[in-house]
Amino acid sequence: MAELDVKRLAEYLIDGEIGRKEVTRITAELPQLTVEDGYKIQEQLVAMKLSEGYRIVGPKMGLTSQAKMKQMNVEEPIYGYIFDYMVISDGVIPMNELIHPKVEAEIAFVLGKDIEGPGITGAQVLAATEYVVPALEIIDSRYENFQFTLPDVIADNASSSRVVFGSRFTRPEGLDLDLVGVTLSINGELKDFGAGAAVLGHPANSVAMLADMLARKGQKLRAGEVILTGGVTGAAMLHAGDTVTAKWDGLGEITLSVK
Ligand code: 0L1
Ligand code: MG
Repeated sequence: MAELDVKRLAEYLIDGEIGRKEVTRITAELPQLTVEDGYKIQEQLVAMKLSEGYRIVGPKMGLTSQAKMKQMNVEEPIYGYIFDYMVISDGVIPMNELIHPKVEAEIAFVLGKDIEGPGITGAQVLAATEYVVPALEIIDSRYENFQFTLPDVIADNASSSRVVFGSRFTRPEGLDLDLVGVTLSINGELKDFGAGAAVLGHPANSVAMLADMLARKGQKLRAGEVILTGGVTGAAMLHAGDTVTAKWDGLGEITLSVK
């Protein structure tokens, strides 16, 4: 393949995000695109957002459920980054800034210490975790009809778009996060439910796996980062006028409205 024009491809995806327009998946033009290429484009996209003055809140893991991994025919999840401008603090999702958003309920970790792979375990993650907090992630693939291959979605920053954190931060000691039950409802109708174990057996395993994936690039997880571990529930489509309510057993609840 000719040299990958990561700058052009990252700009293409950022234009889709800013212009709120679906774009054709990159692999329609470059069918040989690899997972490594996808991460190169993502790195460029992240660098461009940083150069615009946005700040990284933390990384996110995606495709962590058996159902999503099966759907994409992959054995390893993917990661992307949540930026400060993606964090919603007033409980209102601005539909006019998004393309075709979906919401999923997650458990986020706030690190008190750096974690450097490889060989990290869930127990080590819990020991380095200051708090866990419920989170609703809004994913909004820039691709037409949410259709993509694995390298495409990696390039597109794992569909990252918005996030709402709960108001309760809980110390992890004594919690069985694999057993935490979560419900996701829209306009009072239950859309999905699950337990923390849906995330790679335990959400701490997701952080451990992320530390190992970053270690391959000589990177580490840093104290203060807030990490989205992956969907406990499936993702539900959002529409203007919707009210989303999600409840995490023992951790709290979040309500948000779509305007
Ligand atoms: O956060 C996620 O699990 C989403 C990863 C990307 C796949 C998708 O957009 O459904
Ligand atoms: Mg997610």
